[in-house]
Amino acid sequence: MIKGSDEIVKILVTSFEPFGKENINPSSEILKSIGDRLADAEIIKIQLPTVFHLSIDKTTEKIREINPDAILSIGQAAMRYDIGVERIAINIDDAKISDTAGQQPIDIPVDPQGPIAYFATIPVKKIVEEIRKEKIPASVSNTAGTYVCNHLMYGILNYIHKNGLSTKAGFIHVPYLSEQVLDKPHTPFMSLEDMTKAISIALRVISIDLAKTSTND
Ligand code: PCA
Repeated sequence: MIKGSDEIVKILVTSFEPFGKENINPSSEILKSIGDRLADAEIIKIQLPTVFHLSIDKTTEKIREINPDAILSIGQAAMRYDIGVERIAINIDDAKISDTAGQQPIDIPVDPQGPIAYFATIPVKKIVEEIRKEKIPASVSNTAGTYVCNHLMYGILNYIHKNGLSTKAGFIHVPYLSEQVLDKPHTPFMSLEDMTKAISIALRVISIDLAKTSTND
């Protein structure tokens, strides 16, 4: 979809429900703190089940409904110290714990007919740079793991590719919130305020990038 420079861009932002032993997921807490409008972007938010395949199905259903210009997915990454902007999604599910529906795929491709991997199509390095300018630790991550987050990132990019869409997509992993590490010594965490700021910056970079893409066409 090509937007005129005066048009509002639509960004779909997805978060995950809590999984494993956690009863909150920072990604969903961040979404509660982000408004429905950010600069010249309309933000549409959905919370996804931490479930293989169903998370992709819920997202593609939403893509068909609202036809977003970009999709930013967010998930929790235990033991990460910073905001991790994912560069790549790989075609494998290899779960160390079961998802919230009790599935635990091991060494199974996300899509047996799909390519080995997809690169994120959002400006990964620019997002990291802008977040760091605000003194919030962030880096490019070269693995989104092999659990539901990588699965979703791969599934979204695969859907976009297979359907010939111009929608941009990417994934950001965030650390635990402080309240999640009260009984986990030596575990990294970040404040909700910093995480929310980081995601808002990412959304602003994505919307500026979308505006540039449309004026270049
Ligand atoms: N993090 C998990 C799945 C859901 C979430 O928030 C992951 O990193 O795969």
